Amino acid sequence: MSIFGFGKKKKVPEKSITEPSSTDALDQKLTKTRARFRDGLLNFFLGNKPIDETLLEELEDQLIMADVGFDATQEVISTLSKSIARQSVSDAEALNHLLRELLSDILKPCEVPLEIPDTVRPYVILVVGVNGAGKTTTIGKLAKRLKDQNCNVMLAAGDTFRAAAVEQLQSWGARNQIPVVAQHPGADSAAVLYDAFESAKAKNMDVLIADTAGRLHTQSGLMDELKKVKRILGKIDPEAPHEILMVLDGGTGQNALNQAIQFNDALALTGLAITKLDGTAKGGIIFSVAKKLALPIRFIGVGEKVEDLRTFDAIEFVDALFSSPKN
Ligand SMILES: Nc1nc2c(ncn2[C@@H]2O[C@H](COP(=O)(O)OP(=O)(O)O)[C@@H](O)[C@H]2O)c(=O)[nH]1
Ligand SMILES: [Mg+2]
Repeated sequence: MSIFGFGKKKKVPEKSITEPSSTDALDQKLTKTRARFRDGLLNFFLGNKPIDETLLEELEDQLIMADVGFDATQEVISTLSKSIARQSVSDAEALNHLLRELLSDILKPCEVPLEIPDTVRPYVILVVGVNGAGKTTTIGKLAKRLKDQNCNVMLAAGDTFRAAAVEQLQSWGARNQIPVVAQHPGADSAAVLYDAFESAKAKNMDVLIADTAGRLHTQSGLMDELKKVKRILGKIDPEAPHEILMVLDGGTGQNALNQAIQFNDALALTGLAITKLDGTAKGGIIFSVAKKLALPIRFIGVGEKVEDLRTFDAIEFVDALFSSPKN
């Protein structure tokens, strides 16, 4: 089963496809990042400047300021520089076109949607990330979408550090008739998730999505706890958790990248969801994340509604950054 493979690459029956036709175009969601890209990049293509090294230096500065990051920027600039030297790019339009293509090329390897193989039941998704990144919200949206695709989903309240976190997950579950396994706040997270996995197995659930804490008394304490959770789930099924999905707040720019590196070192992540791209001008961080981590970007979050969790599409994303404002 392909999750959110809907829209372009759907494999699920039409009736279970829930991305509503009223979904806003992505460029309408990425207005701030788009303004950063357009103001910084496109506008100076209009100025009839000569296509030369000086222009490339300006472009380099703009990409850095748009949070694209050093490595991704260098890659883009060096290819542009070679193309200019070969005279295969001689006007602003060609340069603009090549720039978009190079930016898409950086993201393309990360366009790997989450697939749930029919052979694995329950498929366990462990969701990690710092407090406030959007884990619980992303879980809620994902669970609802899966349920709409006739998938039996169970949620597990593994963020036992904060009482409100358990309640937040329970309320998502109650609203959408999705079962939630929870214990009292302060319970051992690994034990809660172990029990939830056994329960999901006994009830023949298709998917178990496990929430986790984003902060403990110390950061090393958090990493140790998450490693323990991973190990303990592996006792029921050595392949579990089948997906370790890190949720990153795209609005935190460089911090999000640093967190992802740290979590990946500790847990060997298998996918990323980058949230809050609607409210930020720092969406360029996605290029940095793609270049540095080369992990599948499963989803992007562009708002608080269920339909605001989107399957990541590299070309759609870059097109949205360069599209003309509609009003
Ligand atoms: N604008 C916007 N807000 C989001 C998005 N994802 C999550 N949020 C909000 O971010 C806040 C923190 O989310 P939460 O799921 O509780 O984070 P957690 O601590 O990682 O579980 C909540 O107010 C969410 O509604 C998104 O894609 N866009
Ligand atoms: Mg939470």
